[in-house]
Amino acid sequence: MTRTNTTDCSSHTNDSNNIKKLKRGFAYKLFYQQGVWPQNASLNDYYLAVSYTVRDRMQQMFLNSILSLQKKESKIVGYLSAEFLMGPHLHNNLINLGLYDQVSRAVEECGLDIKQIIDHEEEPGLGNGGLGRLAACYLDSLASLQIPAIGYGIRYEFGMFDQEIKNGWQKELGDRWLQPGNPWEFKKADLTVEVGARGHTEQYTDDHGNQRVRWVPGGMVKGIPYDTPVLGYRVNNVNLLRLWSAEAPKSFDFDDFNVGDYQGAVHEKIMAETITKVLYPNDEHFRGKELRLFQQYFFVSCSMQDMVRIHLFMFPNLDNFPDKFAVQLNDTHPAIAVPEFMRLLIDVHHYSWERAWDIVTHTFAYTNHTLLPEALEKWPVAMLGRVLPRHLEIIYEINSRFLDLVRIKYPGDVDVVRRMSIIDESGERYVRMAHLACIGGYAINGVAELHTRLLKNHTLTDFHRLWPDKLTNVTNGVTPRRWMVLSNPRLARLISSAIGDGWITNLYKLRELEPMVDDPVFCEKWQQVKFDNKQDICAMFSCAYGPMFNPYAMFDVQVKRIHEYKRQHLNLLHIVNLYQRLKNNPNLDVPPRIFIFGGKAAPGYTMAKLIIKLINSIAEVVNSDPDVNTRLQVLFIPNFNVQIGHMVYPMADLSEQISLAGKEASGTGNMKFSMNGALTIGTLDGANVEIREEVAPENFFLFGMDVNEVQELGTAGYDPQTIYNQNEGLKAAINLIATGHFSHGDRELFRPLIDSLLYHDPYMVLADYQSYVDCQQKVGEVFQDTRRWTKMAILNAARMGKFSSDRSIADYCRKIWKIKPFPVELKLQQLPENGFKFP
Ligand code: GL4
Repeated sequence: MTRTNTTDCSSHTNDSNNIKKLKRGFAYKLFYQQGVWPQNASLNDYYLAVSYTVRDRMQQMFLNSILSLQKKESKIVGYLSAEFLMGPHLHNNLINLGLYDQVSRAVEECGLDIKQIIDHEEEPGLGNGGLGRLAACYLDSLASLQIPAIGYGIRYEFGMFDQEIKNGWQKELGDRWLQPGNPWEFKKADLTVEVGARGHTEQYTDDHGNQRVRWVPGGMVKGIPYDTPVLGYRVNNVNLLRLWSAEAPKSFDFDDFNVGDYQGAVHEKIMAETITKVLYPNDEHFRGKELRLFQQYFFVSCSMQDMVRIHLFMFPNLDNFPDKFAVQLNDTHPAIAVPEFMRLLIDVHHYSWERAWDIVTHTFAYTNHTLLPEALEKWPVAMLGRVLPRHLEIIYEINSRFLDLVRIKYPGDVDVVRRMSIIDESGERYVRMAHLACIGGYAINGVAELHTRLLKNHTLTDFHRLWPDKLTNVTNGVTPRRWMVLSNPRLARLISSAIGDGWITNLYKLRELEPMVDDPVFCEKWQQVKFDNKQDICAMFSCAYGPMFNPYAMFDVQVKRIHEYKRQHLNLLHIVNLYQRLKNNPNLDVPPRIFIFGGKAAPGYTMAKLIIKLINSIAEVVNSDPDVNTRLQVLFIPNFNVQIGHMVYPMADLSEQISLAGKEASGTGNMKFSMNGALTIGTLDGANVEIREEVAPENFFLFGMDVNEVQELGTAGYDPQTIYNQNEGLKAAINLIATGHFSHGDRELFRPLIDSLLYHDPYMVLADYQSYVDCQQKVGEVFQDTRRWTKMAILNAARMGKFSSDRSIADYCRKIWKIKPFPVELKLQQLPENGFKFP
């Protein structure tokens, strides 16, 4: 059975029948599930009723898909990730099911607006940014490509914090995404597992006289799985997102209670539940918190036990586990899976070390997502040994055997042994998780060509030399279902009317748009779509700002985490420079521009928070200055998340991808912008390099140093002050900030930022400044030539085929997982009308 929209003459009656059923569904859910009469229901009640009704429509496919996971022939991807930034489910599920139109009509006939209902959803923000959102795009593509997969992660009670801007500063508020109720998850209490912590290990002799080791944990917690179905696009395959929540093994210790230690009993419960309480909000910055280590171990142990259970349901032993499961480690956050699986195989299932190691090293593959040294995870040996004593023993044994191999390969080279060891012994001793992941798996990949090259030549060069075939590239991608069809319906309609809708599942088909650049009618429609999208956002902000934003202006957008390496402050220096030029010369020939920012700073990252303050301070001055504010405006959109992304990518004219070359592993926002017809101003960093290759250099605004030049400048000795002294425009911009122009005369407020730029400038902002400003000048000129700009924008979108996550997942399947599609057959099972007998 396929589920494309019917176009025959019976479709109208089908439609109206379905709409009737949907409306009945809503009323039932309101009454029986929410316990309210429709006339008394709140918007939240309606959201839940609609969602439960839609969820019912997924159930046949979901349960059929689960059955097919249990077939011996199908290999399953286990995607282990501490973050899944899924974004709102309802809208996406409607699109993937092909039910959007029907449900929206049914909702309308109930006197409501589907947009209101969709917007009511609290998004599950269980991720920091790119890495977590990538995992979510991959789940969409896995299901759409009919690859059986289970995403394993953590059901954080509090996901990414909500950001408020108070007086220009970021304020963090707890994210209460579970409060309104989560209609998409199923609690699977039957599949609860137990996870140990602390304690000690001991040797013992088993009943057959074998010497064995066992871990005697100091305490246990329960892991309860919550399953969320993940639909593919118009296919029957539904995959599983299984998130673990921690609970105390017993909610109440009656012994303690009887001896009067009620506090103690409750304390244990609270401690256990702390484990999955909150997502650590640091992106690309490692903080060695013990609770974080245990979070990682907790979800990894739950997930490995779960896969072992599934495997043993079908097979007598774990010998062929790697034929059934390919387990992907999304960064090193789940790398403790390597010793955990060894422990399960040896201590619990009584495999020999050699057999266990063979199974483990054919199971795991590891994706590296960053080159930043401060992001690489390394746990103090003492801490790891305290929390996971058995795992530390296993890590030592893995390391000792591995280093023997290194010594044989490179006789006499003590330095290579020191460099490659899992244990960093240069000072306090640490366990390097990236080394553990490299050694414990059969494949390693980077996330863009340049990133993989840098891994090979720098970060993981010793491992690459030892195992030249192990390290490969899989360039990131994003799902066109969410990032085009869902978020930019106007553009999706225009494209489909021109070339059909095959592009939604085969993004390379967008190439068919290329000839349209010479069709003035199509170009005009393209411009209209962009204009309408821009108007939407102007309307949205008119409540807060009045009608100040002009949809004819260029929308110049930088949305991403706030981080010095991403160089939001380079963007700001250009804004200040433009402001000064406009003040000095009211006739300056530049198009009106709105500079739009969005993004969160890690709560402990002072400099990033100061950058947010500076953005808002510049906005305050510039937006209220009548000399410039018809031509230059600055807007910081608070609380950038997936939902806001839906509005932001479609309205952008210009996409800012301006990190220092060699720092951004890939980027994925860059892809979302281009797909939606924004042009990029960017450095040769991450996937920008490949985007520029695809769209052709003349359709990309390139500036700045490349990786080699960055390296050379670093070695030659970089002195930002010389640049400052020699560049009048730059000097003026920095001085204006330093003298308190944007801080009501306060010269101290932004001093840390200014000092950092002048005396250290670790991300070489000043070195790339002039090249950036010159490039922005060119951007302005091209924007004034609307026909040329439109042509370039269409070509950008048309050439984005490579950046669909479908292509990335196809690469993983072919290069790493060795998995083929396994389409689910939909055998509709009728529910028994007259009850059933328990088997
Ligand atoms: C990141 C990279 O910074 C980003 O470039 C990349 O696109 C993303 C997904 O691969 O992973 N690494 C970490 S850590 N956070 C990210 O967003």
